[in-house]
Amino acid sequence: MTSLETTVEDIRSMRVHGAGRIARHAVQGLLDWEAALRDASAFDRGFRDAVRALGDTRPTAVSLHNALAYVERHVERAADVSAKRTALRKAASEFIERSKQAVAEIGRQGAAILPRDGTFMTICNSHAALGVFVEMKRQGGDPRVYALETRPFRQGWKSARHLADAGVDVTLIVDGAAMSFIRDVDAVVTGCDTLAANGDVVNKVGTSALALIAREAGKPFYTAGETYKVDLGSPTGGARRIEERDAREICDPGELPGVKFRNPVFDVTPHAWVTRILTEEGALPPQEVGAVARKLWA
Ligand code: RI2
Repeated sequence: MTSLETTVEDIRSMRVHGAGRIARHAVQGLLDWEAALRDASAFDRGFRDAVRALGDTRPTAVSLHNALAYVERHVERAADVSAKRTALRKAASEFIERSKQAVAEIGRQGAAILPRDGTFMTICNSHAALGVFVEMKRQGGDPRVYALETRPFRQGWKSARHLADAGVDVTLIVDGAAMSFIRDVDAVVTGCDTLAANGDVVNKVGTSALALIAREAGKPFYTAGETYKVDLGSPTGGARRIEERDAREICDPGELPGVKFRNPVFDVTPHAWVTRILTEEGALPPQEVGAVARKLWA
């Protein structure tokens, strides 16, 4: 396997997952592909193929597509192959750095507006969301977090481990228990795979049910997301294609003959159910994320 094929497989198989992480991993894949390129005349075609292969791995997380488009734009502007290679290295390294800084800044933004000794609920495994709790702890707070297990992949286990390792008080609950504990929490904080231009949140399946539960209980609902997760081409969340993955992620279909399965892995939370989007540019009303992203990334 070439290093590019390995990167593609890492993302497709979800060995590497999380919208920000797959964006950085894909861009790192381009850097590794360029570093290994021996025949300069193969750059143009090879670059296009690499971008396509990486982009085809996960359809819903726009961070991945925006990251690749960012590098592509810089490469296309360069005059010859040598300048294109330099542009690729510069744009890719810049993206990775900006992305890491954005995640750190979101942690600070969240810790600044949410109670540092509060109780929270989260779903799946979002570095941007978990960064808020870890930052609260770093600043001397004592946050408590309910982590939803998050079927089918149980990424909540990873979140629980990450928080426990950081010394954060964390309790793992099954997805169906969200309602049972919502009254204990001060706020729900989730990540996102994509933000539509109107601030609708596309995130791990179950997020919209959690938002509805929070709304019913009168609890604020925050989504942490870097501005490169905004899809300016999707006016609403409904315009985004929802990835549907293999039924074997749910169970072994052979054990349940005659049973049909569906495995959509994301859903859409309407922006009206979202209190604020925590971005590296501040805690924004959802309807403002489109304009901010346009200024920074278009
Ligand atoms: P960060 C994940 O998707 C989760 O849905 C998570 O909320 C989102 O990406 C954002 O994660 P998946 O790749 O970028 O596990 O905040 O399907 O780490």
